[in-house]
Amino acid sequence: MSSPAPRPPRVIDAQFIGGATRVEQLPAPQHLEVAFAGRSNVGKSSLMNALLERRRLVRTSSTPGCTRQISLFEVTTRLGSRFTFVDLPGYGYAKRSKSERAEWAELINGYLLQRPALSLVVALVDIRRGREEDDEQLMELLQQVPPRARAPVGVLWVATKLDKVPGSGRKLALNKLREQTGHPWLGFSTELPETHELLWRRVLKQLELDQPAAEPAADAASSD
Ligand SMILES: Nc1nc2c(ncn2[C@@H]2O[C@H](COP(=O)(O)OP(=O)(O)OP(=O)(O)O)[C@@H](O)[C@H]2O)c(=O)[nH]1
Ligand SMILES: [Mg+2]
Repeated sequence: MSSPAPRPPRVIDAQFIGGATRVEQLPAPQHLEVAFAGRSNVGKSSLMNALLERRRLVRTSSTPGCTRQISLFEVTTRLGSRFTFVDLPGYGYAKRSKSERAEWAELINGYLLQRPALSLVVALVDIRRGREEDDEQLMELLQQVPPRARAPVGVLWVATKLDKVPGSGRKLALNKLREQTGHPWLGFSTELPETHELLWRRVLKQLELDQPAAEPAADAASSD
């Protein structure tokens, strides 16, 4: 019996288009923007590479604090939609000086509060650590994010490194996070392709792009 045909790629082009350590130095927005936020080492850059099906487009590192600037990536889907993925520098890295941390806070706050094209924030937490003090600060900041001209800015909470929890405990861990925080969670792992599909669907739904005819049933990688 022949194996099923491989799924065609979702993304046909993904390019780095610029980065900056100051919001006003970023290239002017060309498309709707999806920003990825979370503690250092939570897996932001790895998640972006996994979604974009590119191994090394976004720089990753096992050393926390790798991403120090805001980086923009223009994405083109097979169905012709274009939008921008934004890698934000991670917070909560203890080895930074106070002034460096203040600079980073200013950069992230400036981007989230002012960037007109921002449409969705994907907020990441390590499934094994849950939400910590720094994440609460992000949560508070997200509550202050003003609606943009097009629509309110959406927030998706994602628990990363789901592969580190045994299969049988994943749903339980996501439900526990839901109970703690009062909002739903998606699970994600670079190692679990089915979680990439689920996150893609949520991202595209928020952007109102590449919509499928019918929404699939919720599954084991979400707390819904
Ligand atoms: N097992 C496992 N490891 C992961 C996963 N995602 C990321 N990692 C690892 O976690 C480490 C940090 O990943 P990055 O993607 O660089 O994290 P980041 O959030 O971008 O970190 P900063 O740039 O420092 O803010 C790397 O060693 C990755 O290989 C995952 O889903 N599963
Ligand atoms: Mg990074």
